[in-house]
Amino acid sequence: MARILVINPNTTASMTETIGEAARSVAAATTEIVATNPEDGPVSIENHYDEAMSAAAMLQVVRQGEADGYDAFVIACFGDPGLTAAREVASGPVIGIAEAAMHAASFIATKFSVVTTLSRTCVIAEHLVRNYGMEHFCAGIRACDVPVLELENEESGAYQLIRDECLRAIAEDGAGAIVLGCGGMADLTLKLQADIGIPVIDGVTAAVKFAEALVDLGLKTSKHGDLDYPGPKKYTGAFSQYAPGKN
Ligand code: 2AL
Repeated sequence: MARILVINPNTTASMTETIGEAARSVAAATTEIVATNPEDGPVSIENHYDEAMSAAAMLQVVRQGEADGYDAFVIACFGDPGLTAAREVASGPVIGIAEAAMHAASFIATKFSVVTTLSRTCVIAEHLVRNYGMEHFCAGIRACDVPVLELENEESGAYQLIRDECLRAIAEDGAGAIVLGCGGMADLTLKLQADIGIPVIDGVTAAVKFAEALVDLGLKTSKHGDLDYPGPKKYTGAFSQYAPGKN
């Protein structure tokens, strides 16, 4: 029995619901999925500033989840904001959806392309590809230029724009698999896969399965070295309530 806390780092509850449904659709019968989002922060994460601000709030959700005894955590935003910091404050595994999706893609294709939301987020995915050593697998990072919250608006034409970008990734990048570049795309995966004819990987579902596997293997975040819990330290001003050292 694993209890996994799936955190949407943006504050849009409807997107958290989509993410939670995707997570539950693949979770084992013995896994409990709780999907949540911070109360404070940006409604969507589409640039470096949004990422930094969302990470601060998301980390407090991880700390609370740690106190509540969750076995593992999923950070359900494609920039994997605050991932290594989350590992410092968690004892169980913490999986980012970008790292989960890219690793899953590398198991089933020699080349994948990322299809994400806005063009300005492509550089965030580029940094992650480098950080995760995925340069040999990543054939392209493409944007459909749909803002994150427009994914929820059926009149935005988002699905068609994403599908067309996936088809260009196959034709122009030679991609053998598509990695979806936003947690809010989780509900499109199976339809897209049927429409474009190659594997489509959503990081939410991939991360849940990796988290379950690690919990089943009895593997936890290493506390030897840099991922050890942050030591006690005074934080000042508005951040004084976030001072580490209490878990
Ligand atoms: C994301 C995501 O997954 N959630 C969010 O708010 N922004 N990523 C993205 N590339 O737009």
